[in-house]
Amino acid sequence: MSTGSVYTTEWLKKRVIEVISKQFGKSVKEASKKDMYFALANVVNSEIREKWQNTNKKYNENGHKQLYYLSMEFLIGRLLRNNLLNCGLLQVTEKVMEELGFQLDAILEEEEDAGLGNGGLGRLAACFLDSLASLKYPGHGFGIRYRYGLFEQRIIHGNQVELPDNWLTEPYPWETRKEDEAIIVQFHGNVHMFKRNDGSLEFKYENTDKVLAIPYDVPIVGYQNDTVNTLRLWSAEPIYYDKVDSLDDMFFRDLNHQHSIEQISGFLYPDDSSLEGKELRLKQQYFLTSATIQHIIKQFKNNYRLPLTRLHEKVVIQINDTHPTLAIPELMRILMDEERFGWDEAWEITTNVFAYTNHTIMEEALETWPIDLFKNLLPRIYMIVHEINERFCKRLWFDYPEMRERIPNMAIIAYGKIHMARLAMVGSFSVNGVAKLHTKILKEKVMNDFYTIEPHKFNNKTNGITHRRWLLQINPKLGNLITELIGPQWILRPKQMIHLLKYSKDRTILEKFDRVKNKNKQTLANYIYEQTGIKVDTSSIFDVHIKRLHEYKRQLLNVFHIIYLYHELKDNPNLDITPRTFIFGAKAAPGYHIAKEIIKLINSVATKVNNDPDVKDKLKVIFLENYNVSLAEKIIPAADVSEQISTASKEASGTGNMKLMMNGALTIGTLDGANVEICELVGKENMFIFGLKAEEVIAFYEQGGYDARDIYNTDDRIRRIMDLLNDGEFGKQSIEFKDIYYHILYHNDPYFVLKDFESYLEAHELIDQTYRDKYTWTHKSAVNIAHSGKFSSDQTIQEYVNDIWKIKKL
Ligand code: NBG
Repeated sequence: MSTGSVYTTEWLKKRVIEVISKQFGKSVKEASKKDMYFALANVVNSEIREKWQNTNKKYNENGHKQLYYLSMEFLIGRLLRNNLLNCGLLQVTEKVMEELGFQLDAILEEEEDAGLGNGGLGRLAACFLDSLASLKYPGHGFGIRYRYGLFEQRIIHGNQVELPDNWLTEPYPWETRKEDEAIIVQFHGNVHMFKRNDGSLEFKYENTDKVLAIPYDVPIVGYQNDTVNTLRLWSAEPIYYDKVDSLDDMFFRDLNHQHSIEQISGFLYPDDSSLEGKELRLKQQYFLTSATIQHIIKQFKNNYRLPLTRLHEKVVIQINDTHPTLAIPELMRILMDEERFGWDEAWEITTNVFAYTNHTIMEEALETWPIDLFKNLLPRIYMIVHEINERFCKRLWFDYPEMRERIPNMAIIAYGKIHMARLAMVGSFSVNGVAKLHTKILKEKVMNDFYTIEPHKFNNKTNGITHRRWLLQINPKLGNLITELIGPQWILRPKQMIHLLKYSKDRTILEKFDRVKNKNKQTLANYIYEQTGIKVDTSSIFDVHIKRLHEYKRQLLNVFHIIYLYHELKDNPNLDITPRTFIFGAKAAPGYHIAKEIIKLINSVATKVNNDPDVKDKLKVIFLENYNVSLAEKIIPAADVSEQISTASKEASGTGNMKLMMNGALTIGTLDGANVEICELVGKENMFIFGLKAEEVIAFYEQGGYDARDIYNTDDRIRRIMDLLNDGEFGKQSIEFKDIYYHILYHNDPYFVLKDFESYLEAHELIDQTYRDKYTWTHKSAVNIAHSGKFSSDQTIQEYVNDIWKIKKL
């Protein structure tokens, strides 16, 4: 039996054998890795279940305030190792698996990687849930249970090909379907207005299309603390009425109907940093927000027995980017139409519970919806948004006469469109950016008008990552070394990692850090060999660029540098450079042409370089397909260099930068997003900073950009690279990369690739030199690790709690 969190090998072995026999009718000898995965999940689940029930019971009874984190994306990845660790079962499981003749790592690979998100925004939400549970805060995630997650990427002849991510072919052992807690969400229909006896108006929403939102709950297990929170994912299903029509064609009509409803939770939109203005996307957003807000009101009524005017004392709702902004008018609708509040009172309640996080300044990602589409799908919600807008514009006109000219730029409905970020700002009591520089840009530029009238709403919350997953789980060798040096307290108080500084000049200790890195590099090298058949040299610099493929993230700048190095080596085969292995992982949105062309270019350059015997020992380029959470977990512990080279001002924060530094990689980066804060902590001497600063980039934009052709005409190195794109060197035909070529030269290089090239080369030259001195390099690496505790999401969550959420620990 288990006693508290102390499990014995005998107990676990017995349980596993029992489950394998009961569930699969097999002996352990006959069991496959998959069987073992399901058996372990089963054991973990039964350990979690009671704690989960207890946690919920306490939340329902103790009367404390709850946080609801609404997000269209939760990129949770695999859960078995996470749950084993957080339950205190990991070590014992490793032993038992060995005794039973299994390798735990191989079993973990059997789990589907739940890819219900695109990139940083979705993974941030997952890290936040982990920290909330580990800090014992009553905070829950609400999202959509997409039938198909982010597409699976295959690289065929260098091109990205997208396959559906059919992650639910087998039962997902972590979810529990809660049919009895289903909620009805309504679309379309019409609104009738009546006068009540007291003269007030009543709105009846009728003839609607009704959809059932069925919750699937996933436990979020706190780190060895008995707290289990919930991630509730809604699935869309048709409502079946008892009455069955016997007409034949009804059957097909029903099938159609069922299909169109199931589409609502059918797939995740695969776009990152850009908006997909489709009706289905709006449907998904309303589906999530309506189901969640209805659920919140129900819970509030059941648990607190307080009037709804006191909702803000018990409920705070964080909206993750603008995607769940419809929660604001939805709460207004319920308060007015169902709870019979007047406008002013409903507005007062609503604006006290919502807080909004902005994640980008990219124009194309700031959501807007055409009025007609919106009005047709959500007629009642449209009326409410319209009224919010009328009142807001009136307020601007009368209370801020100096802002009158700005009204068209601030109105929620303007020029035929509904502006979601504006609605979010007006309806929330808090607006935050995700890194200091990003928040500054919001205040001074992108959202300056709003900041001028309501400065008190604006605040910064620099992103963070859970060090439990991103260090302890994925890099146990480093985790053990840290514990050996400073004791295990850092696991609960990550800022204590700063005590590592005292070893950062100790040669014997640095050698230990170096050994850990080398072992991790060997593991990755083996994986690369298995996947690609390419042998990479573990003494070369592992230079890693992993994130979504986007022009502003400038994978292109990286490839230009590789092409440059390649030609330097061809021109002078004896050139003394430190050998490099460039490693890429990136998915492009399926409709993003230039991004896909950049993937093709990376792969074409890789083919050329990897097959050229002249550069054999000095240069390798690896593109690992299907970048996702699980692949990131394999690459990050082995990285020497972390490429964080976005055009300054464009990357709101970045979180990969934090994961890589935490695992000892040195950053080559622009002063963008959270790089700025990493630099403040570790010092310029422990990073490789280059390129234009955010103010300089913004100043260029304000004057219409710069002339890329000037650089092309004057810099031979750049001209040579650019011309190669056009002459077929990296492809069969000269047309292959022409779009990149034209984009840069004829659209004025909007992301400043050419402009930053020289300074990027210099930074890489410095990397090459620094790496030659192992002591200096490992010292810098250790300094980075020591400071990384600051970027634990535990810290970020504590700041949200103190400044915005005001919730109490269990
Ligand atoms: C992304 C930013 C990243 C940031 C994450 C998490 C969107 C819209 N934004 O820089 O590009 O780290 O959000 O905040 O996905």
